[in-house]
Amino acid sequence: MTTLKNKIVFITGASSGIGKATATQFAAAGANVLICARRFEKVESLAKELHTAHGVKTHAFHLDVRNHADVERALNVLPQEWKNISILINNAGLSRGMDNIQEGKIADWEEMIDTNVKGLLYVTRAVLPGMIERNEGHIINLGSAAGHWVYPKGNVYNASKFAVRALNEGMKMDLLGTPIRVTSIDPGLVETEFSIVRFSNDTERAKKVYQGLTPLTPDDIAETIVWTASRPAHVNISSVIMMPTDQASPSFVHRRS
Ligand code: NDP
Ligand code: 8X3
Repeated sequence: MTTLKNKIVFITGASSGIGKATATQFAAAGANVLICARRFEKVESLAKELHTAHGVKTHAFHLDVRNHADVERALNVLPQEWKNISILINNAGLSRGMDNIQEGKIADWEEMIDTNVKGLLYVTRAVLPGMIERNEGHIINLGSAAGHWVYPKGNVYNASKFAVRALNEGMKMDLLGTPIRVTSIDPGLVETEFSIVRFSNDTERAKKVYQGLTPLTPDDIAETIVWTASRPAHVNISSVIMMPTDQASPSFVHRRS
């Protein structure tokens, strides 16, 4: 097993959902957690809570991963004790809208591509050279079942998660010969703020996404992430596709009511 105790784990998008659960489970495993999001007050209070509950070191900062200059600056000015990041969880991501391509909103497309693809690249580019220098590291990317199967009106979100899958494979190839591991976690339906964000706070519509089935929880995903990170150093879990038992792909879901 790779011990997580005292390792620095950096999780983007930890103000809610999968990122928040992942920070919590790493802290419970004794890791020191570095967290960021745009809603600073949420990551700040999570950092305090995890420090109190688990006695680990925590540090929170504001970051919009879409802004390249801010990503560079935020990682450059990190206090020295936070610079040696061992595990990077590229989790910050979102979907906006569900429209036919001919009706799609350009702003939605840009937000998804800027966050899910370019943001992931900016953060990785800033963190990876240090990992290579220290000869230690693990990058865990949040892909999606949507990066394996396209579904109607998923178009640009699908494309962004297909891109994450390609980047995950590409990173692994480019890092061959180093001890750095690369993993993609590719879930289906997980009940978080994801659908509320996708449908611009239409909570009724968001609720329907999970209706009649038991969706995955953020803790289900966090548990899998922690498991991949704690495998022995010679084991690289390349990708994990995980879905609720009542889901076979984004388009094939069995609803009981
Ligand atoms: P949530 O909406 O609950 O969480 C998304 C997180 O990403 C929030 O903390 C949000 O923080 C952060 N975020 C969004 N945009 C930015 C940005 N520009 N800069 C920094 N942080 C940002 O959704 P999930 O937990 O479900 O999503 C987490 C990841 O999992 C995403 O990559 C998503 O695509 C992926 N995923 C989700 C699935 C699901 O069914 N829920 C299934 C498969 C994959 P803030 O708004 O404070 O910035
Ligand atoms: C989120 C999963 O199926 O709603 O990435 O696109 S899905």
